[in-house]
Amino acid sequence: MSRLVKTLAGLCVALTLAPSLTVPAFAADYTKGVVQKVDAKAKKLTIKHEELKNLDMPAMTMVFFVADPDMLTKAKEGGSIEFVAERLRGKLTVTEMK
Ligand SMILES: [Cu+2]
Repeated sequence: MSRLVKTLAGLCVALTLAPSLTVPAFAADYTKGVVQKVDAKAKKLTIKHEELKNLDMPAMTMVFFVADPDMLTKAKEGGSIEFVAERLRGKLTVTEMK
C-alpha cells in the first residue's frame, strides 16, 4: 500500500467516525406526542407528550415554544409527532420535530 493510499484510507475512517463523536447522544432521543393546540401568533404548541427523559419530566399535556416557526405550519391539531424538547433561555422549547 502506498503512503497516499494509506493517508486516504485514514481520512475515510476519520470522516466516518466524526459525526457520531460530535452529536451528543441525547440529541437523537425523540419523544412521542400529540398536538393539542397550535398557537401561531405566540409561536407555541400545546403537546400531550410522553415522558421527557432529558428534562426529567413525566407524561403530561403542556405548552412549548418552538425553535423554528416552520414547525407551527407542520404541526396539525390532533396530529401525532415525534419531537425533541430542550430548555432554551429558561423556556421549554421544541428544537426538533418530525
Ligand atoms: Cu411536560
